Amino acid sequence: MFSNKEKFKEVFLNRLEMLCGKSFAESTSRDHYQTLGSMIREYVSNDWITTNERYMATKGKQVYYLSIEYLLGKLLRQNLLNLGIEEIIQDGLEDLGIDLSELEELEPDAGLGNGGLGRLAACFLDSLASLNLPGHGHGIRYKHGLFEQKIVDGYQVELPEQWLRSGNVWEVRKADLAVSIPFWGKVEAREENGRLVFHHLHAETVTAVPYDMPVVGFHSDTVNTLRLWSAEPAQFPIFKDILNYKRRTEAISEFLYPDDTHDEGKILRLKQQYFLVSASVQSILRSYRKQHGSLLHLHEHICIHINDTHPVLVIPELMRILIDDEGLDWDQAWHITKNTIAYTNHTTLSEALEKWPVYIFQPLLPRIYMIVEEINERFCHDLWEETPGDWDRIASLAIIADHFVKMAHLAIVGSFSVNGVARLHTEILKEREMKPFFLLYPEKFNNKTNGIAHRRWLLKANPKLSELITDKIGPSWTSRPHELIDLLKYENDNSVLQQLKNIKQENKQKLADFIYQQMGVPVDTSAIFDIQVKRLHAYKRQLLNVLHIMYLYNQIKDDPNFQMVPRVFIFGAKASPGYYYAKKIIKLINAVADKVNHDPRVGDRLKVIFLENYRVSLAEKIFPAADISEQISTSSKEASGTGNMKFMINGALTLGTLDGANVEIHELVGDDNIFIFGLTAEEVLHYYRKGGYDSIEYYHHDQRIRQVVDQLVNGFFDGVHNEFEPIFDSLLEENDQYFVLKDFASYVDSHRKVGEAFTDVQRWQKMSLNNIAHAGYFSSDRTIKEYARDIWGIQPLW
Ligand code: 26Q
Repeated sequence: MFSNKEKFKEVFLNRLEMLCGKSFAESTSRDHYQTLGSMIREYVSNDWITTNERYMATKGKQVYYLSIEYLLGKLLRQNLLNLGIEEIIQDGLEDLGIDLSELEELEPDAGLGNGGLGRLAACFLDSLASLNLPGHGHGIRYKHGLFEQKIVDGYQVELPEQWLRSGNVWEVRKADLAVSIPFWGKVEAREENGRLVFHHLHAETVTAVPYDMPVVGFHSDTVNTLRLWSAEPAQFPIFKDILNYKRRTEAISEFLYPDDTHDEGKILRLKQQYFLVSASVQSILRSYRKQHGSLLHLHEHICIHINDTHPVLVIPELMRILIDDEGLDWDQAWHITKNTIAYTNHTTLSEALEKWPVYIFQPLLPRIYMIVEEINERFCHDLWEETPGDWDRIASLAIIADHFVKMAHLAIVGSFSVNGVARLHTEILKEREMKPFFLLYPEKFNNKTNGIAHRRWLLKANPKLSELITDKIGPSWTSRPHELIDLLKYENDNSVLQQLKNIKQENKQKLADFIYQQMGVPVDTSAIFDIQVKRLHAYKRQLLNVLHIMYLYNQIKDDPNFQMVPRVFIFGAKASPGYYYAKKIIKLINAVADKVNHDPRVGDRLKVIFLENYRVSLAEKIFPAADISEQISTSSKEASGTGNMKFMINGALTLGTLDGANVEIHELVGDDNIFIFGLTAEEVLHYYRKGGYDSIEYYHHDQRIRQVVDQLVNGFFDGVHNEFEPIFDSLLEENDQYFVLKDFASYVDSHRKVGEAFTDVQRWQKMSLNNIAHAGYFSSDRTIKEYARDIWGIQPLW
């Protein structure tokens, strides 16, 4: 049906009538979207079935990626691109007077994630399918994704997200594959045929129904599966209060939790975690049994990868099935489990490491808790054998301690591989945060530097740049991203550099139009577009960025003739609803924006824009338009970052600290093509060991700092005196935990260098080209190949 556009149009018109029961003349854009979606799904289903059949027949090793989040964004255009039918459809629709971009706008973002971790999972799925690798995702089909953000009077307001309002054209409900998940109740041990058998009695059972989404590889025939589980009441519930039972059940997959490490221990979140894990394992084992029969060699044929600790209960769940259902003994079950599970850590922030109070865990998951206790006891026993009497060591490594279950400890003990997400991050895990575990199991630890789906973040998001690249180095970079390095041939080619500049200018104009349409603020596209988009967190230091803007504004105000390269500072960030401090920073950015953008003395020199509701589809508009990528976390705090890579591949220059993957970006492009500032991770850790640094001193000795910090509490920006007091206090009273004032001077200096570099157009474009050329390394194709080779041991299907 997509062989040529005439055929396409014929099928489209027929299908439209059948599906919507209307003539073409009466139909709406939404009808067109639904029709197109259903045609593509049907088109994909052949390859989908074939892929599954081949997996069944070849019996090769497969990987299952378990993640509590998938930040997929929109799927229409990416699917068309991957299937290689974008042009035929675009042209066919155009003949019918339909604009494909308009249909795309109608598609809601699938926003089932908070940020980096969820987007990484989505990028990995794309790469797995594009590399013909047998890898499937399991997750939760949240009815509401991450909240929608509105800015009202400068404050963040949260609204429920509604991506399923008009249905989801990409999913297939598989009611026949539903499984049940038990919560609560009690466990009874009975002696049966000479062995102890455990029975989970009086449980409240929830039904997990899978919804499958096809994951289409780029120009490959592989279609993998993302299976999202939805919670429904059991068909024949045995409870008296059915209405409440129904409500409790559906609540499990109702909302995605915002990343809020301050708000720990919500029972519903633990329910979500076990719900995902139990449903996924049951489904994985069902198809495994069909293929292989007994589970004795499970670890040789499958690998289950857990994206952070959120799905770590897969370890006791697998143990439970092997022991209780399969009748294996503990040692056999442990051998299989440990060799099946691999774990990725995404943070070094100790406050972000998950732990659950026993009083919540035990009653909710009684059998699982027993198994965790047993794992803990055996582990502590081994430690004792190794270092008898060293209670401190045992207490610090134990899985259960101080009435908490430590999920990261369980993950490390119960898996065969533990990886960090950038070189520096992995080193910090090995040398500091997880050092005792590294000493115990050095062979488990490894690094897998993150990557991004370059086909979404370059090919799809920046078609003009992609076209130029293909024109210069041929089309194969789309499947072999390291070939981007061939662009270096053109680093002194003025015509190519000029074309790069024109494309950037066009992309900036598009973003400027969008900003004007959204906010009514005109921005000058010859200015530097300096952008920081990411979740709002103290460690990511959006505050450093704002303080610098305030400083620039003070200079303009003090000297109306002050000369500077014009700048447009753009922010996008959601704050967790309960993260009070983060919300204050949003208000501060908006207060500064309001003052700066309305001061006639400023003119075009400075504009500040806070774009509301940052999400995947907005990110796709932003990255291609950036000149400067702000990656300014306190060194050692950002595990990797992936936005940094998306900016880089679109030709933006990084202004950043030596943190996360910035270190590797710096190494690849060299000193001349990046702006590095601030303390190194080692220096930061050194200060932490000393108990911090003296922020007051910096306040007193640097007049620029004093002025901006005072402006937080003297009503300068908003006429209110105590609005930003918590921020003021974080810097002075609480001694600036994130080294904002310490790094200020160095940051200002780097910005000065940015200004200088930007005035030399040729030099700038050459730097930009260098960044694009080296960005191939950060394709998630490279990352996934490393996982496949070093951890999973899986091979391409064809
Ligand atoms: C915790 C408790 C309660 C509710 C939610 C959460 C929660 C949810 C999501 C905690 C953390 C997350 C997400 C973390 C995350 O996105 N980490 C980022 O992962 C990226 C991919 O590896 C890295 O690039 C980033 O550096 C890292 O911050």
